[in-house]
Amino acid sequence: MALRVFIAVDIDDPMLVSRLERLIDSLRATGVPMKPVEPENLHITLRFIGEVPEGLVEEIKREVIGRLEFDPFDLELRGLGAFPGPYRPRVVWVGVSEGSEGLRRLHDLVEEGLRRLGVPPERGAKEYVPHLTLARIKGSRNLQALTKLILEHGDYLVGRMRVTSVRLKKSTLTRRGPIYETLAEARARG
Ligand code: 2AM
Repeated sequence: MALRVFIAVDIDDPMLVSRLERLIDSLRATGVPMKPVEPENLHITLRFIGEVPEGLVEEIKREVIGRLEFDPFDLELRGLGAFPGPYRPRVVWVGVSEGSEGLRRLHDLVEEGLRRLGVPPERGAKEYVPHLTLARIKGSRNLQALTKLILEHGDYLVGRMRVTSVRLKKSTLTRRGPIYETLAEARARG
């Protein structure tokens, strides 16, 4: 059987989650059709892996998550942004101002571990841009209001967090949205 998996840093701090929920509420208030990320699903992806056989998932647990060594570090979450850009938002996110080099280092360690297992780099993968997705845009009604909100919050401080764990997540796609489960966890030193 194949599982859909990815590696991420979860947002666990209830204070930060509620700030992100408030931000999601203001995105929703623009009236643009969107699918917000559920509060329990908020995370920063380090590497999307996709569908892989169960045997390989076991190897990823052991060889990538099991061997991941890192020191805890702080993140500052700041600024609304969008892919591919604020004038054509498809994915709306919060950026990482401080600590992005720590996330990039984790991304590189994970990539190296996956490469050792023979997992090819993501197809068409561009440079890793750390971000925390808040919502996926589903239509263009009221789009100007959303663009304005994004531009006005380009430097908005959302909060801070300490990265102490990296998780291998399983994603089950359902009609009501994805269900994420933790399959393995790497804890920071100390
Ligand atoms: P996103 O936040 O940029 O949308 C689980 O699907 C996570 O993996 C999401 O956070 C998503 O990132 C990320 N991801 C990266 N590439 C993906 C892809 N090709 N398909 C689905 N999710 C992907």
